[in-house]
Amino acid sequence: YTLGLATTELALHAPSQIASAMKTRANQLGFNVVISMIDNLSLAACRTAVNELMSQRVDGVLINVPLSNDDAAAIAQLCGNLPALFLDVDPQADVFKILFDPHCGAQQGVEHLLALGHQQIAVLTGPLESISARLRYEGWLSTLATRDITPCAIQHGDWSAASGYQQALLLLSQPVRPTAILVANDQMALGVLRAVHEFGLRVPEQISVIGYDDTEDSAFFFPPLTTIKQDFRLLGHESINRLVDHLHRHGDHQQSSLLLPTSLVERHTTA
Ligand code: IPT
Repeated sequence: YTLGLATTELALHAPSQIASAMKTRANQLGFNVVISMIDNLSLAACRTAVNELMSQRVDGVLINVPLSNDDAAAIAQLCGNLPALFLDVDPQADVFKILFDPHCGAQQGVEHLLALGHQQIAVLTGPLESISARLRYEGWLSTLATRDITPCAIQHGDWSAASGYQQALLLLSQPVRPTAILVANDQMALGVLRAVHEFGLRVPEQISVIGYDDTEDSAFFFPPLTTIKQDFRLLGHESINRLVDHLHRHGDHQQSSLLLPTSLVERHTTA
């Protein structure tokens, strides 16, 4: 058997760690994985990637590309009878999927800051074309709203450390200085930490920073990053298991969809 992985930008840490975990698990089971990477976030790019995999006669596809419900339905239709497992869609999307619960992760981050007494909270979202970026953002806003808090500043990055740095410079230049920044991923948090240090602010004494992902490097940021963990090894392992299982059973795919929990990893950037 050969499995195809259509993936978003592998220069980003999360998708590359997910791809790596999938390869490892597939190899253990004696499967091959071929990869097709998209270079922009669009339905057309995703279609091209999936077509490329189908022309290589793969037996099933994994789709780690952020897709709206309509776009996911279009890709599922394109796949026809070919089993397709989605990794970056809305938990409500009516497709075969395995995901971390974005609402759970967003809530854990906000609750952590609220428990520490923060009220001046700034947010740095991922690119809003990404469904996961939008869902984390919505989760932050709705959890803050339960305490009648709205963010004191909002900026949008593109998941990269460079964008985290640039957007944090803007967040820190506003008249009201936040006491904490919620960041939608660890790579942007890395850039945020640099901006905060350049402003001469101490982390976590003067400002707290919390990330999202817990990628391999996050424990080695300075200070070590407090973050919301998505266990990418587990995701890679489970996604291959479920797709292979499905190939063997030819069964009812809806039943094996899975929503994985996230967890708070407390290190030294929040107080
Ligand atoms: C998501 C990561 O959390 C984020 O850091 C970024 O790398 C993004 O992927 C790229 O699409 S994880 C995804 C499975 C929702």
